[in-house]
Amino acid sequence: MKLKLLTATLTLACSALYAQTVEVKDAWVRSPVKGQQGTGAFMNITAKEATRLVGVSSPVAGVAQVHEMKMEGDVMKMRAVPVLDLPAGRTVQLKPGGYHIMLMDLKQPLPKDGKVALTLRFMDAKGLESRLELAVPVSQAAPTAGNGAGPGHAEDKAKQHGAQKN
Ligand SMILES: [Cu+2]
Repeated sequence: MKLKLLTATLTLACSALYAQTVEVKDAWVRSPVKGQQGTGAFMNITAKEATRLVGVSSPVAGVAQVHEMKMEGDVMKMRAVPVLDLPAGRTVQLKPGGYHIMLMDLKQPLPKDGKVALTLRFMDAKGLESRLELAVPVSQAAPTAGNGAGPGHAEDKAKQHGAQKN
């Protein structure tokens, strides 16, 4: 939190260095089936500048990884993706059947209709790391498009403030 306040201040001072360049929309975590140790998190990620998603973590999961799901012959296979490229200005979809964030070794039942904290770690082209803290709603299905009042929105507004002259 302290870091974010600092960021806002710097933005006002016209420093773009710490500005958040990644926007996350329509994030959700699938509520796990009873007895299941893992589940998936899905979202749309858009980076203003070319960035890479290099890590994910959550306090509710012992292990969190970016996964890719792919058909290999007749078999749907899932593999860990250590680094996910986020090309500038292009939305990368994490959705069932494709890329997703896998939460494994769940430490507790996920709160029904609650939220799960999720931290995304990014690295930009210059090797600068940044983090995005999300509170992702737990849901049975994807939120309907449009009402993606996803986390990060309020933050974006605060940060754009410095860039806008009125
Ligand atoms: Cu997976």
